[in-house]
Amino acid sequence: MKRNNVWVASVTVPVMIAMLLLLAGSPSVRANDHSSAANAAVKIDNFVFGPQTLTVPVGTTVTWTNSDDIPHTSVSTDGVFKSKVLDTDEKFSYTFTKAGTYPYYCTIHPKMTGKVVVQ
Ligand SMILES: [Cu+2]
Repeated sequence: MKRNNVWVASVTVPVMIAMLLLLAGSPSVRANDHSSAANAAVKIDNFVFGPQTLTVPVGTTVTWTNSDDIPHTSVSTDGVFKSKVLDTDEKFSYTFTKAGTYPYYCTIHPKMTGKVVVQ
C-alpha cells in the first residue's frame, strides 16, 4: 500500500510542475505585462504570420516562433533584419529601436507576409 502512494506522488509532482511552467510561459500572460522591457510574439502557423500586423512601442523585442512542420524565415523587406531558416519550434528575435513600419516576408514562401509597426 505504501509503495502505491509513493508511485502516485512521484508522477503527480512532475505533472504539476510542468503545468505551472506552461502557465508561466504562456504568451497571453506576457502580452498583458506592461513592464518597460517589452516583448511581443509572432507565431508562424499554417503558412501565416500571426498577428499579421503587430504594433509595439519602441524598444520592443519581437520573437518569431515557427509552429509549422515546414521551415520558414522572417526577413525584413527593407533589409533591417533577417532570420536564418527556422525549423519547427525554432525562434528568431529582433529588437526594434526606431519607430517605423517594418514589412517582412518568408523567403521560402514569398506570399507569406507580415508587418511590425513600431511607434
Ligand atoms: Cu515560409
